[in-house]
Amino acid sequence: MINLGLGLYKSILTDDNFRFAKQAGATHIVVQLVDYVKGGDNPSLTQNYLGGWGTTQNENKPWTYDQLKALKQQIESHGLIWEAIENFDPTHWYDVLLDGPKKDEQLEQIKRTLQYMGKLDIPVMGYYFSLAGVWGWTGKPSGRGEARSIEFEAGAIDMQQPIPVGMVWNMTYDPEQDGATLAPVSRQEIWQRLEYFLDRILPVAEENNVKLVAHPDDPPMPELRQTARLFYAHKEYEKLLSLNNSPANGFEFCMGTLQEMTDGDIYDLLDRYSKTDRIGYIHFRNVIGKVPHYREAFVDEGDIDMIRALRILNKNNWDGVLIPDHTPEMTCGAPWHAGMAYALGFMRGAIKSLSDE
Ligand SMILES: [Mn+2]
Repeated sequence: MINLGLGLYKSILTDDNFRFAKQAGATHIVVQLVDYVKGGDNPSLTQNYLGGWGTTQNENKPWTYDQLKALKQQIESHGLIWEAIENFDPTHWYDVLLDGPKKDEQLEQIKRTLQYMGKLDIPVMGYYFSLAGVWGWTGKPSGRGEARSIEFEAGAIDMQQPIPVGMVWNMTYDPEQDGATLAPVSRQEIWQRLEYFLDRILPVAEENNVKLVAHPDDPPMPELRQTARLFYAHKEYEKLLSLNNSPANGFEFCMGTLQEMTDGDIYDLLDRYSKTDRIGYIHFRNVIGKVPHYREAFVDEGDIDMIRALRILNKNNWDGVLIPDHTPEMTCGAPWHAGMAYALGFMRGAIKSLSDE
């Protein structure tokens, strides 16, 4: 069954936003526990994040069982289902990403998180294994009707700008640094780090019935800030599944990012992996263009035929959750919410029309 969900950032995990999700017809929630998007109750992705998403406030504060349990009860009190956590906090796994001295200690903490998720029946953990992280976007009123939207134009930024020490995943975890920068990281090195992580974490995920799903690199450039990126092409993303056969090893299928890649065919990829239960949840969003230049678009206007994508999922009897991920922000008092409501309405209508076919 194709289910409709909404992703909520840490700052907007509130009763009103659970009501908002329910009102728009969502049944499932994808939770972000990382405090990275600025703007409080009016989160905005179209601000300038070239200097980072800010400093994580969760140093030495791992997610506890009680905290997760309370949030689950809150979500369920609104008649909603907690489908997934999206993203580890950079402060909880920076040395896993950077191959630093606290790597194994941090992996133990990640294992505990997966055990809590198993106990609480939260079936999916989305992660994004990236050093430069989401970086290089610019926000402009370049969407339909001058909607503020995310644009990526490789030529407009210095892509070689090194990452400061104390930052990873485009977020600062240690502000007490002297301006030193990270050494370049090769493709071979980053794949080894991913493998080390998967070998230790997937067995625990499997044991706890949690699917561990990887987000592709956004923006999908082979390299950014002198560090190689894992999943910048369909063929690289597919390689992930061949690393480890665990049924817990899967995709956080971001349609926008996958469409921005220059190889492959998004319908074919969706068809193959929705058949085999390798997709945790789907970022159902649209885009115009590909790297090195694209902009994010409203769900109904981009390069992807979203209805065709839905028909593929329907034909394969795919069981999972779609969330809008990003949308252009609409001009009004609540630009993020209006954009989300627009996307959710489109998605709900489209899903309903499939069942009539
Ligand atoms: Mn995404």
